[in-house]
Amino acid sequence: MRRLVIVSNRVAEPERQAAGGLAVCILDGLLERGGVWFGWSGDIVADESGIGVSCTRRDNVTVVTMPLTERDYAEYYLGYCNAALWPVHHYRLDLARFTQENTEAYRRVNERFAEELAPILTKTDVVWAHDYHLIALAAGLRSRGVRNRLGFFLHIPFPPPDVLMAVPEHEWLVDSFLQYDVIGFQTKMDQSNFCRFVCEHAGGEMISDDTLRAGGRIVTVSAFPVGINVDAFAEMASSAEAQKRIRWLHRCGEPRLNIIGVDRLDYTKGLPDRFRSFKRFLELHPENCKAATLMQIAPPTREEVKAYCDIRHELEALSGEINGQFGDFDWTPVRYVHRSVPRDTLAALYRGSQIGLVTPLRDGMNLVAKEYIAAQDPENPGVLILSRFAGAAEDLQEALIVNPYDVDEVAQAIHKAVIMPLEERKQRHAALLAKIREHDACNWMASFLRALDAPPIPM
Ligand code: ADQ
Repeated sequence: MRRLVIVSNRVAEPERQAAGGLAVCILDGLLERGGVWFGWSGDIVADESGIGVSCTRRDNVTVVTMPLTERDYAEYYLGYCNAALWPVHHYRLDLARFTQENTEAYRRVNERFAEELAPILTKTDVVWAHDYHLIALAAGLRSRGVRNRLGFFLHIPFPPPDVLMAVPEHEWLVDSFLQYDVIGFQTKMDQSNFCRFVCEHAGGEMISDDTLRAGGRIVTVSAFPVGINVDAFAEMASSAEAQKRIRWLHRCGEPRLNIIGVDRLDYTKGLPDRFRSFKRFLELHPENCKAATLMQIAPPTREEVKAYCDIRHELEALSGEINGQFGDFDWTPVRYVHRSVPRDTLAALYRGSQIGLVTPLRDGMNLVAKEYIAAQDPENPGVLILSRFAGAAEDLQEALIVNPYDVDEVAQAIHKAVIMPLEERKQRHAALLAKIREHDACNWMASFLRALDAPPIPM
């Protein structure tokens, strides 16, 4: 088996429990196959004189990291990645900010990654780069003579051509994508948006369902839906420790209706609309007052970007408003926890909640939806309410699929979940469980690597 080299913006240390979905998936696969993980260490140094590569080995994984300069952090990471590409890819042109400095920083950091990575590679390595931070990495490697198989997986959505065209350098971005040999997307819709752009605006043509000819290259373009390790999560949710936590959650003795939401505090996750939907549910179905609690766990992220501060303030105001209007001495309708929570606690919280509310306005996949399903007791499962705009909805159609912008529709879905008979809950859950098993983390890694390990398709 050829050595695998993973490249991602952030490198998660093998023993650390990372909060992001990306790190959890990759680490499991890399530990199994062995290889190199290359990326930013998370450190920030004053200027380029402080940049050096450091290398450590843990088990069969070599971790190679480098810091960013203060300027790179501001312009490349916060500026281009998180204030330009992230909003555009989530269809939020109103929040996107473009400056030439930030674009230059993106090119510079991708070049620097290529410069440091190229000498480490052996001729037979396969390289797998992750996510929107590294779209231009392959071009940097190619210009340094690297001929290895290069793969890229985009964890976030790929927008339709009209939206992408708002990025001033969109043609350069798409050309950069095409320097990879395999490009993976979360959903068929993302795959189709990318292929449409290449065929309609970049002179490309499809030569099979998942093969593009463009810019003198043949590129495999396919959907590889990300998944979770279902059994590990289910075990965590049914452990004796988890049972204790669930009893604590239900400690009031009377039947409680727990609704759970777990998301990084990001404007793409639809949290204000979710809170408004819960409020609407209480207005439309007041019989649930004193019984229903929405527990929203939302750890902070990217707080240096203004849009993230705004969403935080909006949510704090909304939860205060709902609790002020509906709450009582013995009932807090919204419990809003603004921090990271250990994974085993999360698993117990999912299992102890009768409804999982996953309502992003746009999401690449959304692993929380899959974790919620995996954590349920198959004999008495809860109900997943899922946004039609999460990548997960392409497959998980047995959830209650909702339009997250429609507060009334989501409120009605909560009510439908509350009164859903046990038999229907069991049927829906069994179908969903089978699907998340079919597309679990192992299958995701294996199917992408099969495409990457395959011999090149002749021109
Ligand atoms: P994220 O946007 O981070 O990932 P998601 O897929 O939901 O979104 O993954 C979040 C992960 O973080 C989950 O495993 C969840 O359990 C964990 N998490 C969230 N809040 C937490 C908390 N308070 N404490 C502890 N853990 C917490 C990006 C894309 C997604 C895509 C993933 C993987 O935006 O669309 O599904 O990558 O490809």
